[in-house]
Amino acid sequence: MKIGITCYPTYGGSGVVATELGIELAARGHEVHFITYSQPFRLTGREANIRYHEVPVSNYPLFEYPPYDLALATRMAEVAEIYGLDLLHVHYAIPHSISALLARQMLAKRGIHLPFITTLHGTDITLVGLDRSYLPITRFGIEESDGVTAISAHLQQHTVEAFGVTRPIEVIRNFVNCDLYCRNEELITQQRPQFARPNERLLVHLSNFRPVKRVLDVVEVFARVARAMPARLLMIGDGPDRSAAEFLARRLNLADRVTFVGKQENVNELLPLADLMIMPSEMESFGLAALEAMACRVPTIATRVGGIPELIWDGRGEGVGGSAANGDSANGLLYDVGAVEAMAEGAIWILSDAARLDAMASAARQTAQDHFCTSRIIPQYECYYEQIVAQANA
Ligand code: GMT
Repeated sequence: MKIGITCYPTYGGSGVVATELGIELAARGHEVHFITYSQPFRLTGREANIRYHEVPVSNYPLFEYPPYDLALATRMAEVAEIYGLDLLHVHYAIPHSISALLARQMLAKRGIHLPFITTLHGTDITLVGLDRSYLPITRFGIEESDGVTAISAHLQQHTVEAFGVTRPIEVIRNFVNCDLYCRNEELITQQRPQFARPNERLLVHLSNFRPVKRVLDVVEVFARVARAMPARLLMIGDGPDRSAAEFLARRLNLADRVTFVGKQENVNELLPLADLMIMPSEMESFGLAALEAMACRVPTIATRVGGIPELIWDGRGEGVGGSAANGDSANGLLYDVGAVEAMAEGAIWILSDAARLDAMASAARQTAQDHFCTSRIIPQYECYYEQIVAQANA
């Protein structure tokens, strides 16, 4: 198939999923066209079967707010016509679904069919979509899409309840390339000494440091762990709350134990260095960063919010080797938002027992492989594409 993909190309879960999806589809022989305002950060631009089309946004002085949505719609229609796209797949509802809708209408006038699929990632619904000024247009974009997917059953349900949409929404969860995200002993031997000594446990956090991620809770949890055992913290990513987190680490006399490495392109080379991931988010429609860590044999301490329980089955009360309702072994621990004391106790419980840590690490990897590996999820997208194109052409 010839597939156009639009997403936010900078750092962020939805852009990562869209880019990795394009890469995987291209590897399976599809022709993929990224239509975005800059090249998605995980693309080199030299991948076979992938082309990148920049969206130029004119800066005419009259435009206090340059009309990006219109420039995007125009470029979508142009690329679709020139390259004969079968469909457009847009990630994040606002404004991408509206631009795709305009492109579809422009092309229809010329007798060209261009169905489009919208994938909902979370904040497009939980934050942006529920802002009164965006709600009606977000709902309109969802209703007018030829197909809609959500990255978790929780997000699907939330969209139906919050927006009152009645159309079907397909659940296709986030995925990870388990060949790329894995434990690599050679890499660990070489790189881990940069961040921790052999006798120290290494905790990790990866996010865009927005308030919803509660990065100060990460530092608070770590402070308690560091009092109980030799430990260090690796903070990957950047965003509005980074300086507050750095300040807190200094105030708690932890500056030499916490390393902030900023935005990183190859997180698959950093995550396997850690023993435990901390994800204390206020909301997480799926929690891609936890999945990436789990594929690298790093279990996660997370909050019981959004789609996280679809990924992490809590091991408390069951002991290691216990199993969740679906029969899989416990692969992490879940807590209420803000429960830093309890999260720290859980982290210490896991990290103080090598056998327990190893069992959870194995379970985490197993979950990634059995349920969320690219080989399982990409065919779900392919199948859905075929269904939507067939419906549109019927
Ligand atoms: O988490 C963010 O702030 C980024 C956001 C995005 O859209 O870029 O992430 C969302 O999409 C990811 C990929 O589908 C999900 O794994 C994240 O859980 C989701 N974030 C939230 O729901 C807060």
